[in-house]
Amino acid sequence: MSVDRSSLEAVVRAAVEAAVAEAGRLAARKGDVCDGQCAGCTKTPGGPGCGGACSASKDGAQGCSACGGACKADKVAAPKVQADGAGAACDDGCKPRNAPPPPVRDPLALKRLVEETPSRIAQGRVGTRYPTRVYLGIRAEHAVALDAVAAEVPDDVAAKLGCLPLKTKAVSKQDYLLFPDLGRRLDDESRAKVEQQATRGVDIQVIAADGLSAWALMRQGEVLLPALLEALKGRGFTVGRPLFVRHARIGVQDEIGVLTGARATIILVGERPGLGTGDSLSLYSAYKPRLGQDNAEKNCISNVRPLGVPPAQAAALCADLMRRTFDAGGGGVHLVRPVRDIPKRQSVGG
Ligand code: B12
Repeated sequence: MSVDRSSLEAVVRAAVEAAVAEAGRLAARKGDVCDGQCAGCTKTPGGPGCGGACSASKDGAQGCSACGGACKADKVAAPKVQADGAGAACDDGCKPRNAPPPPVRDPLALKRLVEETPSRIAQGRVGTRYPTRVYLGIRAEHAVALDAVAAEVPDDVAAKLGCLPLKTKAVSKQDYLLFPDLGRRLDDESRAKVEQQATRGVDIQVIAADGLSAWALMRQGEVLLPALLEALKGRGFTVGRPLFVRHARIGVQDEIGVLTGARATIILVGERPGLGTGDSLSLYSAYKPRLGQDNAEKNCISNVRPLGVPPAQAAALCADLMRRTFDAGGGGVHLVRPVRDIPKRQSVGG
């Protein structure tokens, strides 16, 4: 696909590094607002200035972000602040907080946890704030999330994925975001297209959609869609020509299921991004589709992306889920009912 394939992580990292570099450049000027690295400074914003806690300045001459005013760190001796904040002192008599964090009970376990997840855990702190690098990282990831929601998939995405292109009643991204129901129904032209051109009566109709992250479909769709079709066929299901729907919500799978007469539908949809998850896609399945079918009867496989459930693995998981759904005669809660309804075994011999 002709979209930018550089990884989300690389984009975020570059944005953070640029922002950190910019912050460092600005922080070097005397009188500027502090970069937030003043360990131990506990003053409220707007105060007159901190007397001895600004320890992170490159030249000892910058302002303090905790106070918002010009810092006197360049006029005092080396700060006497310890890593846990003890010893912090301000020159106008404020009482610094001296509450070291509780000790980490199992540092190795914490280290392993940090290494195993891209989630922002154990990020550290400076006084009561995030370190600047972390703060800027969060800002950059937030920007990526906003971009993912606002972006449109390119016009040729349907052709590239081998899908029949369709649209919902939402005529623009703005419309889609403001009126969710419009994303749950096809527009008239698309309805007619489905009736005339879509495959009818298959076991599973697969639908690709932009949802709340165009990025997700662009980055994961090309691997996930063919892998899913293959995995479903490999388990004996018939699948129709896949469909692509622009400005789609999960509910559109109901209408498509009804129009195509498929026994089940699966929609691949860009999910609402969290921090650092702008490229995450979900698969929602619905058995015996009908308009307004409750989510309780559907299933969701979320977090499909290389850092979460890799697309090839998600395809296999989803195909297995569909096998279980067809065998149980329903998805969602129907999948747990057979287990729940099994009568308890009578104990033998008291
Ligand atoms: C927003 C959201 C919700 C909102 C949906 C409100 C709305 N109208 O948009 C609310 C708070 C209601 C919600 C509820 C639940 N959610 Co929810 N939700 C999400 C979230 C953050 C985003 C979903 C998204 O982007 N969808 C894509 C857009 C385009 O879809 P949409 O059409 O706009 O909205 C529909 C879907 O979001 C769907 N939906 C939302 N959650 C769930 C869960 C399941 C199992 C299903 C089938 C559908 C579904 O309901 C919306 C209306 O139809 C995801 C996490 C993520 N980032 O993916 C979790 C997530 C999908 N939810 C989850 C869960 C568990 C639930 C609940 C079962 C929680 C509970 N115990 O009650 C309920 C079930 C909802 C139901 N029966 O209807 C899990 C699903 C796990 C799984 N693999 O099955 C997720 C992945 C979060 C997580 N990591 O645990 N959810």
